[in-house]
Amino acid sequence: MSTKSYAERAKAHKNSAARLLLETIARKESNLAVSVDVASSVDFLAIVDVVGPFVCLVKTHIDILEDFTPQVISDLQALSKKHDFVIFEDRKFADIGNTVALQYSSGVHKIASWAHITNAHPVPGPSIIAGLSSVGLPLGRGLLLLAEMSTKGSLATGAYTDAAVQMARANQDFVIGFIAQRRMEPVNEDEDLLVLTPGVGLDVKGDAMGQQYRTPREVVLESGCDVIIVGRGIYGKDPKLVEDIRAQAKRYQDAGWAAYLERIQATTV
Ligand code: 5BU
Repeated sequence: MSTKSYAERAKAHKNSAARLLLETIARKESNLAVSVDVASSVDFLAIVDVVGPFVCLVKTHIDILEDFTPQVISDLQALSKKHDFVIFEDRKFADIGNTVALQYSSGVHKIASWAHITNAHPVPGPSIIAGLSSVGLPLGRGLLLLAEMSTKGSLATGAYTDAAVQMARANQDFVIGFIAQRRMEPVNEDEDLLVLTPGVGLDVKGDAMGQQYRTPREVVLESGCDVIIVGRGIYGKDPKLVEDIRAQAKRYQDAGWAAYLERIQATTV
């Protein structure tokens, strides 16, 4: 369990994307990330603008947008400046080093040019980190490895998760942490691998397609995770209900921060 505050951790972190995220969390008193999974660019940007003040990070699946143009990226970057949040493209790279370097730098989306953080499956082995870091490290980006998943029956458990942790430990210039469901205990004082956790909801326990939800308290206080990632819990009723989205974003921000404060107090007394 991390006994240090986000602000202390920000000062010590060597990766600039991790520092930016930790500083943003501390400055805004928000460990909430919103995952904006909608198909229309207008809806996407409208939701980002509404939740922006409450979040440390916006998570995208840019390939979901059916009317994508590079203007969406310019607009997203303007909102990131306006509301002070970090951008994480949940791309889940999973191929050989040469291919992922091209997918990360090129194509329609040019992810490395705008996403502070992205993620990858460890399944190809350490060469996936080499490929992605050849593009991302010179740009000051950070990578998360998918050590665990929130879905029922996930195969990312046991020895696979342990191997993901070893891969991260061996590449801490570029790998800043994990997508996982619990803290991976550090082996030494200098190590700070963040844990960002999807599968968070206050009102329901899952969906019809294997998603499983835990509360911010379970995730942050009991499992020691750093960032809660919430999608449909915030905009799922109707992407156009602006007042409800704002209220839900505030509700999750408060729940995530209260759980963090409780964790810090529990570990310092
Ligand atoms: P939801 O609407 O809160 O269920 O959305 C969760 C988001 O997090 C969605 O974008 C998923 O692609 C993403 N996710 C996840 O739910 N579980 C995982 O283990 C990983 C990503 Br990795």
